[in-house]
Amino acid sequence: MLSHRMRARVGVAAALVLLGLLLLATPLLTEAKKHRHYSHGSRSRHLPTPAHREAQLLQHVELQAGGLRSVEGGKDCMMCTVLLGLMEQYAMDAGLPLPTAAAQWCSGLTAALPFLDANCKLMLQPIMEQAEPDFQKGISPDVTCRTTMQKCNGTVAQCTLFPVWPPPKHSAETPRLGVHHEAGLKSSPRSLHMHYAETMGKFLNVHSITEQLVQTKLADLAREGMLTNEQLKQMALQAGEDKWVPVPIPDWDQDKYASSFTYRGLQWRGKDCDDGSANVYPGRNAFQGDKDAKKDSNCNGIFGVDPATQQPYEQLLCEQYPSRGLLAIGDSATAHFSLPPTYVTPSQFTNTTYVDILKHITTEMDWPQCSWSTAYANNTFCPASKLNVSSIYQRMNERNRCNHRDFVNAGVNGASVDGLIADGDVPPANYTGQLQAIPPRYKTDSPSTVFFALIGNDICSKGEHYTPIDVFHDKALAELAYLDTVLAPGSHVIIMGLVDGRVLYDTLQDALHPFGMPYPAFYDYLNCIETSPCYGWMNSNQTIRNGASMHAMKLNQQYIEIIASKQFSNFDLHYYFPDYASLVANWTAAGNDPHDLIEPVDGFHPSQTGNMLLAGALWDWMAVNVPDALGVVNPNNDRITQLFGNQGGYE
Ligand SMILES: [Ca+2]
Ligand SMILES: [Ca+2]
Repeated sequence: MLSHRMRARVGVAAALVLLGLLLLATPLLTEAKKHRHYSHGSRSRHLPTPAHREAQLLQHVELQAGGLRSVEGGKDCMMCTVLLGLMEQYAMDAGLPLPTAAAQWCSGLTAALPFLDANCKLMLQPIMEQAEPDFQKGISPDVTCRTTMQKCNGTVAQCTLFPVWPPPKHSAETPRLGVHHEAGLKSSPRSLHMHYAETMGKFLNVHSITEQLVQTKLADLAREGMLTNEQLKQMALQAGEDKWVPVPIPDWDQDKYASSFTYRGLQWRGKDCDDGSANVYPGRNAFQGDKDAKKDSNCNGIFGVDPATQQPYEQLLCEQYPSRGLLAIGDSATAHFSLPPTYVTPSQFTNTTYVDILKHITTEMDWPQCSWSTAYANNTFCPASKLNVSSIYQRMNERNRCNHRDFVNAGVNGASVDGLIADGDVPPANYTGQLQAIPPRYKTDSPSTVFFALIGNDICSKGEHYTPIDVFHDKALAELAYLDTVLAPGSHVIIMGLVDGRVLYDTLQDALHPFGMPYPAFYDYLNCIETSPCYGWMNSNQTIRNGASMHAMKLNQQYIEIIASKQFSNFDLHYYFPDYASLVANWTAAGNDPHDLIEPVDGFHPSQTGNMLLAGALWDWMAVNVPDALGVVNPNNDRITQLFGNQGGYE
C-alpha cells in the first residue's frame, strides 16, 4: 500500500513538478541537496517508501523539483517572486492585465498536458488577482511578495531578486543571455523525439495520477507477471533507503540497456537491440558465440555471413578492431543539464513554449545525447551551438565503427565524490546511485574508457559544508576501488578534476540573466534565500569565490596523490584538469562571445558550445597522454558503412 505521505505526494506530483521546475530556474541538484553536517554525520533527507517502480520514478522526478534546500519561508518567497516576476513582465510585454496574462501562460504551459490547465489556472488566478493592484502601480514583485502577499518573512524578507523594476527592456547593448530578438530566429532547439513525451505520458499514466490508478496499475502488472513479489520487495527496499539507481525503467531483460525512449533509456545508453535477451546488448563480445553470423548480439548493426569468404562479417570487420566501450560517471555537467531559456523568458512565451516539457522533466532536464562524453545526436537535435556536435564517443566511433552504440552516460545532476557513496555504506553491496548503474558489459566484455567527472559539487555548499579533504580522499579511493571490481582488465579511467568555478562569475558579471537582472544580483538573491546550487562560486563576494577555488584545488590534489600511490588491477588511472578559464580565454581571443560557453538560465553549467569545446580539448589531451583510450583505428570503416549503412542508428 502506498503510505499516507506517498499518497499526498503522488496526488500533487505532476502539478508541482511542472510548476516547480519552471519557476525554479536554478538547476535542481538532487544529490547536492544531501547537505550534510559533518559534525553529526547524519543525513537530512529520507524518502518515503514507494510500492513499485512507477511510484519510484515519479518520486524521483518530483525530487527534481522538490529537493530544494532553503531557509524557513525561502521556498514560498522565491516561488512568489519568480512567478510574479515572470508573469508581470509577460503582462507588460503583451499589454494584458495580470490575471489574463497568467491564464494565457497556463494554456501554453499545459498545451502538452491539457489535464493540468485547470489546476494551473486555479493555483495562479487568486495570486494574480491579489497582485494586480500592485502591478498596476509599478510595485516590484519583491515588495508585493513581502507586503501584499506576505510570503517573505524573517531573513528572506531582505532578499531582492529585482534590484531594478521594471527590469531593463531588452536591448542590443545588454541583451539577456540566451534570448534572441531577431525576427524569425528561434532559440528553442527543434523538438527531439516527438513521440517521447507521449510514450512517457502513457507509461507514467500521467493523465490521471491518483493513488487508486497507481494501485490498479500495480496490481495489473503483478497479475500479468511483469512484477514479481521479489521485485516489488527489492524496489521498496531500494527506495526506502534512498537507493535510487539511474537505470532504464523498464528494462525487461535487466542488462541495464533500454530499447526505447523510456526513463534513463536510449538517450543515456546505446540502444539495446533485443530487450528480451540479456545476452544481447551494446558492446557485447560477439566472439564467444557464433560471431554474429545469425543475429546481431552487440547491437553494432554488423551481422550475417560474407558470401565470398563464408566468414561472419563481425569476424571479418571487427575481430582485430574490438570495440572500446565508453562509460561516463559524473554530475550535471556530464549529464548536460540545460534548461531552455525560453521557459523563463517572458518575451518569448508562446503557446508552444512548453510543448516538450514532459520530455525534459523525465530526462531530468539533461541532454546526454548531446553531451561532451556521449553525444550521438547532431546539431539539429541539440541545444543551439556555435560548434558542431562532436563528443568523445562520436570521435571514437569515427575511428572504429565496430563500437557503434557502445556507450553509457550515468551522470546524475548534483552528484559529487562525497555523495556518490553514502556515509557508512559497506562496499560494494550498498553502493547506490550511478555506481550501481554500470552495466555488466564493462566487466564481462572488452576494456573501456571511463570518465570519472565530478567537477564541482563537492565545493558547492556553503563553506562549512565543502567536502572535507580527508573525506574526499577516502571516498574517491573507495569509489575507484569499486570501479576496479566492475571494469574489465585493460580499461582506462580518466579522472576529471574539479573546475576552477571562478570562471562563471568572471564571464557573467556584466551580463543580464533571462529574468532581467544582472547575474551578480541573481547569484546574490539565490544565496540570500539559501537556494543557490553553488554558493562558493555563484557569489559576488570575491573572497568566498577564491576560498572555494582554493578548496577545490586541494581536493584535486587528492586525486594526484591517489594516482601516485595506488595501483588498480583492471585499469590505469589518469588525471585531467578541465581548464575552463583557458577555454573561455581562447574562445574570446578568437573573436567569439565568452557568454556562448555557459548555460544562460542557471549561469552555472557548460552550454552546448561549451560541451563541445571541452570535448575537443579533452580529446586532444587524450591523444597525447592516453592514446590507447581513443580506441583503435579500423581500416574497415568504409566497408562497414557500405554494407550496413547507419548500422541501425541510435533510436
Ligand atoms: Ca538486451
Ligand atoms: Ca554485431
